[in-house]
Amino acid sequence: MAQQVTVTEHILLHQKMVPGATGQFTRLFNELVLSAKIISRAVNKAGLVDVLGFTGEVNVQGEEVKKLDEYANRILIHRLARSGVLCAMASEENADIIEVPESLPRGEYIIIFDPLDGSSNIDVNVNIGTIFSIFKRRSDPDAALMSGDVLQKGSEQVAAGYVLYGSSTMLVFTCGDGVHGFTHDPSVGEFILSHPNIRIPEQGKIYSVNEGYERYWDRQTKKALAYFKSPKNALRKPYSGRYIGSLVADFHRNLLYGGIFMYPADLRDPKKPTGKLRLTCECNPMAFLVEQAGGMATDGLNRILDIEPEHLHQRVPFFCGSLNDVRMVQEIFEAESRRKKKK
Ligand code: AHM
Ligand code: MG
Repeated sequence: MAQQVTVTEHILLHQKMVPGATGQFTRLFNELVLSAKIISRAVNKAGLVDVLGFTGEVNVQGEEVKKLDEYANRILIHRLARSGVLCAMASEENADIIEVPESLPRGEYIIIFDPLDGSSNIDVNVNIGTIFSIFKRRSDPDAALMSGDVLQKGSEQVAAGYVLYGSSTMLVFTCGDGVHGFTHDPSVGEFILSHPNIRIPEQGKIYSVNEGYERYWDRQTKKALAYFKSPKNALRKPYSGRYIGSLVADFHRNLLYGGIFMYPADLRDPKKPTGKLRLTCECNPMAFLVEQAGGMATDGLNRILDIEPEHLHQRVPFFCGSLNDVRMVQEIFEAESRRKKKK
């Protein structure tokens, strides 16, 4: 029988290689894996039981909360709080930082997550995902938690990843030593290593963007799109357009096939030309993964992982994927910024 590596074995091996590792991270990861299995089960039964539709509430982003979003959020908060190794959590669905209650054992880790990304696809059986980003607190563990412990730059992440609820459920993550993908085998209830050491092709052939909003984009984003659609680009033919509308699913496809994901600034509200995606729970984890796989992530001018978050639900323009493609976007943005300065 071919040797199969489970995600738990993989994490234990990683723990052995980290000098001074205490097993805290392994505990956290085990709870994350269990949460993923519980959410995956709910997603698979979504059409059968009463979990589809809206709860009637509006979340901190001003969006209607779907029942499955809320369920996934509750599972993650409940399970992770019991890992005994977290001091705080933050979720896309909660306005504020969630501190682990004093009645529970606490530790040094902090996790930020989007419990169910791609909500608009929940009710139509299209892929959705859970995204997570893990940090260690910087302040003294005996003192009060500081907002700076949660609002750290993406480059400080100790791990990040996602669970994709697709034709199979996959867990893809990095602890800073490459990107590894595990596929859930429901017959044994384990995530099995199926995609070791994922590398994103240097040159992509796919662009993913909600092109319907092109009229609201800045000049440089329009130029970038024209580049990907031109037969005179590096590929010498137009790229294929693929857009699912679930970041996890679009990112995962581009990671394996090569390509660029774009969620640019939207100029409809000139005071907020910040795009839609959230820096802390969506862009940072994806940026860490893509860099670990040999790709790149930028807001057009700045490396995503170098952006200092100012608040938990901050949004940024996001361009992420194959190295050549994202570099090209950054060059177009830099040229536009020089042009504006000359004026
Ligand atoms: P969500 O976290 O509320 O689900 O929103 C994030 C999603 C991403 O998964 C996806 O890339 C994007 O929003 C799609 O937005 P749009 O419908 O504007 O293209
Ligand atoms: Mg989201």
